[in-house]
Amino acid sequence: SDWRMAGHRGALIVLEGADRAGKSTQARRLVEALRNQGYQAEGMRFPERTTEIGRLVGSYLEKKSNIEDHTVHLLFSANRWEHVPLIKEKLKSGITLVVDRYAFSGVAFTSSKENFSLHWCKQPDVGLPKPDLVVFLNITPEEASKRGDYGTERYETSDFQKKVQKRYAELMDDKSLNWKVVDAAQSMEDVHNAIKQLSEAIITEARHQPVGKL
Ligand code: DGP
Ligand code: NA
Ligand code: NA
Repeated sequence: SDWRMAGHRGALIVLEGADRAGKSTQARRLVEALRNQGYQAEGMRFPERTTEIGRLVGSYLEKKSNIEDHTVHLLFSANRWEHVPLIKEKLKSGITLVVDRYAFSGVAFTSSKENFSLHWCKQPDVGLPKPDLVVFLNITPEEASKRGDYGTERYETSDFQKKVQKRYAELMDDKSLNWKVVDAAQSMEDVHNAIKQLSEAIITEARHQPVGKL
């Protein structure tokens, strides 16, 4: 085991943000950079489309199927819950997890639909392992649109993404979570360096604390 982490747990780091903020690229780069620094680190993403539940969610996002809105919300959450044993095992063994989207995407996206309260949307994810750090990659809808057109999946319209952005802002009022906002309009390198610095600090801090619960 690694000298930096021997006997200590890994940190749970989540990247959130609207589509086109650069989460997936930054998540990949962060894992790479942490490994180069001698940390044990692995990536994870939600939805994880390869499980049975994940395939249902994937087919819904690709508009190959329609699923009732409450039902699909619970499936997205179930897709996170089915990974909890793995998440706990990895953290315990000293691996830092860099997660591309988590419960906050669930709440921000579903609550952007008509007639869904933030409160209702949060409930299925209550009890999930709590991230030690949630990095919010902040990009204005204007900046996001400069990065080219949205894709063709469900939710990929600028109207919907604007609502999602507002919901994230409400979620960031929750001071029981360690939200850090990073300006995603900076160069890819500057964004990376900011996230890396926040992550290294939290790995050191989290290793002495038990994993919390949402
Ligand atoms: P991607 O991160 O590119 O694999 O896209 C996943 C899409 O699904 C993206 O538009 C965000 C959305 N999403 C992620 N998690 C949830 C969730 O828990 N609930 C809902 N309704 N949408 C989600
Ligand atoms: Na997407
Ligand atoms: Na992504």
